[in-house]
Amino acid sequence: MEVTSLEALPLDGARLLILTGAGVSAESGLATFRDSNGLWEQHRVEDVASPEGFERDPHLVWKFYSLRRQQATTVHPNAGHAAIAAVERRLGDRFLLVTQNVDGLHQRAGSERVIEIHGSLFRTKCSGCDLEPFDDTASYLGRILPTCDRCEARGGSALLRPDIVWFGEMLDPGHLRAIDAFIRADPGRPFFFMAIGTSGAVWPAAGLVNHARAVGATAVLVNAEPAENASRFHRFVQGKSAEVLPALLGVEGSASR
Ligand code: BV8
Repeated sequence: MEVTSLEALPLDGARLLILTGAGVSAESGLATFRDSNGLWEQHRVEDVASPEGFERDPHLVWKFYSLRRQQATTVHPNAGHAAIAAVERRLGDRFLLVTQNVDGLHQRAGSERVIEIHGSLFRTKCSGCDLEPFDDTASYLGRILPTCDRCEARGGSALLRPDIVWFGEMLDPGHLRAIDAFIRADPGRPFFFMAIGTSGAVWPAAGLVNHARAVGATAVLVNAEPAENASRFHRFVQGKSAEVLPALLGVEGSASR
């Protein structure tokens, strides 16, 4: 794996799958997990981002997500988000963005071909039934937590919870199928896989590079520091995503559209 300069990737006629993590939102002012561990109520993310954590203390979990929901509305997408949206406009259906982030900043920057594999801060669902997750910007910081009307109408009761994939929970099989279909499509074209702003610590997202390489992708890591799975990448561009992506994706200037 070589540390390379900032020449633009040869994306003409190529396909591009991007995976992003919390590092892409760092320059928008949102703490990453690596930085934020202990920032939130002195609890490890795994403690509040897990079904057991919600079972144990739903007030703490709703506070954790309500504060992040509030904060995410006060920040703005950065040049890294804009560059990713710009390269999507350039590549069209030869592009797919898979994000581990739940902050909605990619969509606010104009990205449309986005799969939120870990859910969204701005959707709520029932912890007890298959109620369709719904858009929700409310904060639940008080003693009264939201409950499911559908469960109540059936004589039961269940708390509503953030529509987030917690540790120990399965990812949406539909998402995984869509990602696999994209990776396997159009095998004759040059194919690039780019992981941006992620420590490569969380699975199965951290394994995506292997699936892409299995079909011949060139794997590029863009990160402030070497990620845990850095050895799986052909190229490593060390830097801040907002600074390096416009040049690397060949969208300087148009990224501000
Ligand atoms: C599952 C919720 C099946 C939303 C999250 C295989 C091996 C080992 C463990 C497992 C495995 N398979 C499953 C597991 C268990 C677990 C896991 O991976 N554990 C880890 C801790 C070892 N995975 C799961 O449970 C997954 N489910 O696999 O289901 C199953 C079921 C039961 C039992 C087994 C298997 C579900 C994982 C989803 C968890 N939910 N989030 C939320 O609250 O946000 S994960 C959460 O943490 C985030 O979503 C994100 O994915 C992750 C943090 O990762 P990053 O985004 O990478 O952020 P981080 O801070 O770590 O890194 C940021 C990077 O950016 C840093 O490297 C930094 O240097 C860099 N950076 C900073 N600033 C910048 C920058 N880079 C560029 N520019 C900058 N400016």
